[in-house]
Amino acid sequence: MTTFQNEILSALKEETDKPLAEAGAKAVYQAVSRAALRRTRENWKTNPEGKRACYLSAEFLIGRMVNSNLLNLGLLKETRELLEQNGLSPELFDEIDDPALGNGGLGRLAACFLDSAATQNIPLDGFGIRYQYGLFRQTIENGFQREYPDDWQRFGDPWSIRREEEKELVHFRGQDVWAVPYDMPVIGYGGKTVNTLRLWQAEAVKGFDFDLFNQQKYSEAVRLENEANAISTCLYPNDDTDEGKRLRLKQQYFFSSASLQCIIRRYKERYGDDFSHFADSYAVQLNDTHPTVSIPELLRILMEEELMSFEEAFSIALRVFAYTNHTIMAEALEKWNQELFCSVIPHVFPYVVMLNNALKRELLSRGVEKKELSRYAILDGGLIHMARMAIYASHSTNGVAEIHTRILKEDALKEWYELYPERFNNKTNGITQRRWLGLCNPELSSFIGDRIGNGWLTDLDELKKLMPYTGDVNSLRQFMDIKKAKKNELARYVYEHDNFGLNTDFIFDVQIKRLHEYKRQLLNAFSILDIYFGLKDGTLTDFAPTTFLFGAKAAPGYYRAKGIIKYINEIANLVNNDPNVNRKMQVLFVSNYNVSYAEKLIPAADVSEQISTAGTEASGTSNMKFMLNGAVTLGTYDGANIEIVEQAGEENNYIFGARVEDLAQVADSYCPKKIMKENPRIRRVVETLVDGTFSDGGTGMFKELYDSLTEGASWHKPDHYYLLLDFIPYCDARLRINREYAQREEFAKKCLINVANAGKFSSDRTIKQYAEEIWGV
Ligand code: 26Q
Repeated sequence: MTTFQNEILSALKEETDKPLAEAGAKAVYQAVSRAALRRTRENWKTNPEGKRACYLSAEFLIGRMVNSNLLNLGLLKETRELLEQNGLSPELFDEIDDPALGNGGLGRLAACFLDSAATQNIPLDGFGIRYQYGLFRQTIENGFQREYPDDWQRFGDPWSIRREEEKELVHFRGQDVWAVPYDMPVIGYGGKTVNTLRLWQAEAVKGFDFDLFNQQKYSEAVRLENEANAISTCLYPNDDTDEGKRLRLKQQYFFSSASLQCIIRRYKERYGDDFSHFADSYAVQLNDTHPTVSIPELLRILMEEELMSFEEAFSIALRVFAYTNHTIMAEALEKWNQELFCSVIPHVFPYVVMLNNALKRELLSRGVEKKELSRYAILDGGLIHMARMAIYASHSTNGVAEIHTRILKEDALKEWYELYPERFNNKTNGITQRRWLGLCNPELSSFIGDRIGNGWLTDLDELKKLMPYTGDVNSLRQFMDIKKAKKNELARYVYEHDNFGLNTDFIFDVQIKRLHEYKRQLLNAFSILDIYFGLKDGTLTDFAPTTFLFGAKAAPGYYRAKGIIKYINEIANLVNNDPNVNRKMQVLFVSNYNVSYAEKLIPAADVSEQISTAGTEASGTSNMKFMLNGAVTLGTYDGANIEIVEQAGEENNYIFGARVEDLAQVADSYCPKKIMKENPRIRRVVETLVDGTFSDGGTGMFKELYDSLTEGASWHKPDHYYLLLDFIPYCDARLRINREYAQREEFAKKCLINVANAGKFSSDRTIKQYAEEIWGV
């Protein structure tokens, strides 16, 4: 028995009288987590010396932490052994809900950054919101998505420590609210550095009113309390359109203000009222515009409480803040209605006005014409433009992949780039290899370790040393065996979760990401149908059997996205129940896709679907996870796909379709109806939306999808995302993969070359660039 195993057993005694073997997942989870948490005590400091960077983000999609924390503490092996000795499966914790405190890429990126910073001893802390309910749980009922609340704390939250004594007061019109911090340790690999993720929970200052209660005014008695709690109740499940909701603004101000107050309090513990070192003590990274209200809030605090002039306060803000942009799509750029803003946080508004005026003076002094001013204005037409504020009052604006940054400079934010070229920079996204290879694919990790050692865990460029093995038949066979084992493991998981039997002899072709028109799951669906018809007609022969897997959540109010889910499920029904083709293909839309599901799907994939319309996916990060686990990319020239094939070679991936420049060329004359008319294959699949092949349960969803492709709407031209333009090149690329897969060793070689060249996509590299080039830490 090791010391730590003993510590687990004594922690278990605090949970239950039962022995380990009978304690159940929840108690064991609590005991293991609490025992491990104690091991962080020595290295976990609240206010350490030196400059610190703060990552402000409305989302941290951390996923289940127990295994990754154990891995980083070097305690995973002995914990697993203890479980095993007691007849417990290492998959015991699969029952524990993921904290899904984020929507998708942006939130998961924040989590990977924290892991990478702690591993490299970079002083980075996260600040966000402790949502009581994370992203909704999804079920598929009769082919339709249904949403249920995600009560992730029902198994407890053993990784958080409530710090009552460090709560901050946040002021809203008509009400003050406590922000109570819950701190989670962010444990670097090796356990030496422990940073902090501080999530704020909203609580009432003046809670329950006993006088009102005694007067039998019950709902009045709890109203204030409820209003305060509401702020951190729920993560907004939207990851695109800016809805401009009052509660969302409250959330943003709530965590921004609390985080700044905390930072300033800690600064003053060191320097008192002398703010001359502030910008050398803190860097604040704004994860998209969601925390951008921090800028006027910092000005307010510095001017009202520290009695600075606007110029002094502004120059501090400029040095402290930096902004990351994650999207170029206009509808996602946050703009707050001025009246709404004033009704929620009127005391902040004057500082927005000051920023707007200072910007105007600056523009005029730089010779910008009067009539051009409104293109830049922070306050314009009754709206507050948050991205403009972020660019103006910070020293750095970065995109998240090379193409994305180029589009920001040349197009989306062109006028700002012309004004402040030195502020613009690129930081290509990355992922943590500890979770996305070490933890989720121990089999491939050992394969790598046997050949090149384990240095890749903290230096992913080490994977280059695998190149000699890509020509070694023995290694390729072993790689194929591992892929097969991961398919079997996924199949067991899928059977448990979705009651569906995967055929693990098939090619696994996987598209997992939020459901969006621009990500083009519908293009994938059309192409699957085209293959189905080809097999039925006999025009498609020699098709290597393939399983097409989807995982995606649609924002509950995104009608079209929900229509696409139903359509994919209709296709799945048709295909899976057709005895003439179901020995050749399977289609499955898995339910409740989340971080834990991703950890099972990605290692089992042969083909990574990354098929967004060129110029729309800022970076993508699942593309990197697939690459690292040895799948080939079937993708467009978009986001980080471009850099992936730059690293691993186009010949080892499958790139197709129109590029940004091509789309700019055809945009004006593009006519999807004409394409349908001229191409019977395309016509046939698109017409299934309306010809009675499938039923949308009488909702009209499929007709609406059809119209979006053929007629368009007031806000978009028909087929705005060019599905029909890319359809044939996509099908061709897909069938090329299918043919080439027959040469199993040649195909495995491509996969392994991808693994060997994934080094660039470690978030260790990304976060080091932020630290050196933006934060100076
Ligand atoms: C905004 C206003 C109101 C409510 C919600 C939102 C909101 C919430 C989340 C807007 C956007 C998001 C998330 C965006 C996101 O995940 N973007 C992705 O970021 C990844 C990391 O940089 C990129 O890899 C993806 O390409 C990008 O789509």
